Amino acid sequence: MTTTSPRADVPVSEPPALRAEAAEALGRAREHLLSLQHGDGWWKGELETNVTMDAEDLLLREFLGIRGERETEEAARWIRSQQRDDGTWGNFYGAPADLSTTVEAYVALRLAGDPIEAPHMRRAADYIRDQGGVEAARVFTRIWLALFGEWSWDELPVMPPELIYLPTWFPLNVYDWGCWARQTVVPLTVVGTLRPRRSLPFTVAELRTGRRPPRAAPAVSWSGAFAGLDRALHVYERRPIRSVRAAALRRCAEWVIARQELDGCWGGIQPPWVYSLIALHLLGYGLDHPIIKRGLTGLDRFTIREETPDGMVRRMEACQSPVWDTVLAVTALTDSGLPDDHPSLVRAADWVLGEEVKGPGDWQVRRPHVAPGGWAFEFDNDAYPDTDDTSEVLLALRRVRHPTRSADIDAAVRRAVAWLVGMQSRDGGWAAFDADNTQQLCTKLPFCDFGAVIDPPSADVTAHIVEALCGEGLRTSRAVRRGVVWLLRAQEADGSWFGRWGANYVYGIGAVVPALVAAGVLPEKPAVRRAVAWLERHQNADGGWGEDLRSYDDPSWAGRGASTASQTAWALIALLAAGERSSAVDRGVGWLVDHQRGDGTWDEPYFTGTGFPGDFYINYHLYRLIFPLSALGRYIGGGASSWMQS
Ligand code: R19
Repeated sequence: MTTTSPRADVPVSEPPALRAEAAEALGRAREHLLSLQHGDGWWKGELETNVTMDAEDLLLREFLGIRGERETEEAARWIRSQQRDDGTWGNFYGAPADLSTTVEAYVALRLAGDPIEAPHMRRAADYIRDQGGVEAARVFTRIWLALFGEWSWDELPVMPPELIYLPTWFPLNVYDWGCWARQTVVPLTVVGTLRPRRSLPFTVAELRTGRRPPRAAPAVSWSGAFAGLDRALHVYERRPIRSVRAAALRRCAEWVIARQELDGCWGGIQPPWVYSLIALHLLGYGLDHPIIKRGLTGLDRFTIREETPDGMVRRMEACQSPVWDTVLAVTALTDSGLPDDHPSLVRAADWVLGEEVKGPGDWQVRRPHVAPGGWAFEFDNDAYPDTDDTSEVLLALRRVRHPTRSADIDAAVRRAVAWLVGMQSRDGGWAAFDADNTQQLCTKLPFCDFGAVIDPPSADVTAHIVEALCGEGLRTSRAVRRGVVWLLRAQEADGSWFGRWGANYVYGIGAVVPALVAAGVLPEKPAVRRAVAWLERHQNADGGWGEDLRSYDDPSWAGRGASTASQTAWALIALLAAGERSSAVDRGVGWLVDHQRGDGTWDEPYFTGTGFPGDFYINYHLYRLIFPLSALGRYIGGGASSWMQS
């Protein structure tokens, strides 16, 4: 820093007591994080989502005829523990009630034997009926009901298996879909064609209102046109061309089977996993078939069991984040001043090097001439490396001094740089899993009423890649220059950036400001000043930052919410990168110091991770520790100057 601070009206040096307290907090946080490393070199925090995962797990087991007494009791205990006093379930801590989630939780509890007349069941059913009943639930929820004869397949949007034949240039072909939607839709076309119907020992007729949800789409719109197409497809479903249909089903099965990962999962995420198992089982793959067996044992590794005062509970992870957690931990530990050849970092680097994805993947459909060189988020997800993880891997590996494998790191980084450059979208931004995955028509289909179904470039991902490429000396490259222009254009009118995979504008700013500064944008430039001003405007009175997930649906929540450790850290990381040494920074650091637990970590019941804006949120259990460690380290280490070199 020069003496001309961008903000001349604030003190340039922080109170000495705060610095000492921050250093102590840093030491405790670092020890805590080091203690959580697995012997094989990785870190993995729980990836907490919502009870649809647990409800669907019981329904899957019921469908396959393998639902056990113990699983049922433990999952039901967990689901009951998450019910709120008004009888509903939500999708994140403090969330408003969610109709579909409440329907699924209710059905799962019926499966576990909870009687309709029990007060907690009554309250849930009252809420469900009040909100329009199962008739108003999302498509996925009604598919689960249809599997058990509690909803009619005729009243679900048709997704024909012939979709698999659409060439990659034709709108709505499977590669136009975001990879998670693609992997979910293909098995569901099989399920929707075979229309299975298992019977339950009860009905959930009490959840019906008999009302039809309004068909909102105006006739002259894509949604209206697709509603018409859907009616035509329903007619076709009654008499499909038999040979074409049979071949399409076979082709879908082959497509699905080719994508099963070593650990038995599909895409490392729950939805394609459970629907692929159901689809293949319907096509004749028995429970003893290796594909199904591997799929089911794999699910056990996504199952968390925990003793509570009420007894054992069981809950499912929707996904696992070892690569992401590990590389962010490495960066945080080096931020904290841990020596760059510390055995923990070396072990982590060894593990990360072994996780590089060297084989083919769906991303090649849009970038056939780019060589592999990425990392995925999970232990096993080789068909779907993502650019977000790859950029964070790069940033982390470059901070480790490996005593024997520096050449391996160099070579892996070179492949990663080429892959990232190759994965840039036409508009200059980057998306997580694919390039140019921007077909808006997908979002208009009646099937698509939940979650993002395409993967367009986003500011957070683009920023991570720009920062990583700048670390490799590519500041002046065409790729970085276009990325920076994309970011500057994506800045909101109020000075913030939207957070696609983290909540929300605080996450966006926390990613973009360090990237712009790394790319050579001077901290006094308007883009950075406006972001700094936004953070200062949205700092809580207690010194922290917090942003409620409702900000995705309601602009009045932007930048507003109870302070959390991870969001306070993101704000600090941005401010420090911008060269701020202001009272806002000191108060933020003060919040972290004051709220640290005795064992060195922080409590964070609030979800600060985003799966799908508006629909699906994640509490990454290591965010509360990793990001504060980075922020405190950068504060103590002198802000931008110590981590910007490399
Ligand atoms: C940044 C790193 N990221 C780029 C990767 C983050 C991965 C988060 C885990 C996502 O887990 C999922 C994925 C998909 C779904 C769905 C779903 C929704 C709509 C359709 Br169509 C298909 C599937 C539901 O739950 C999910 C969880 C942090």
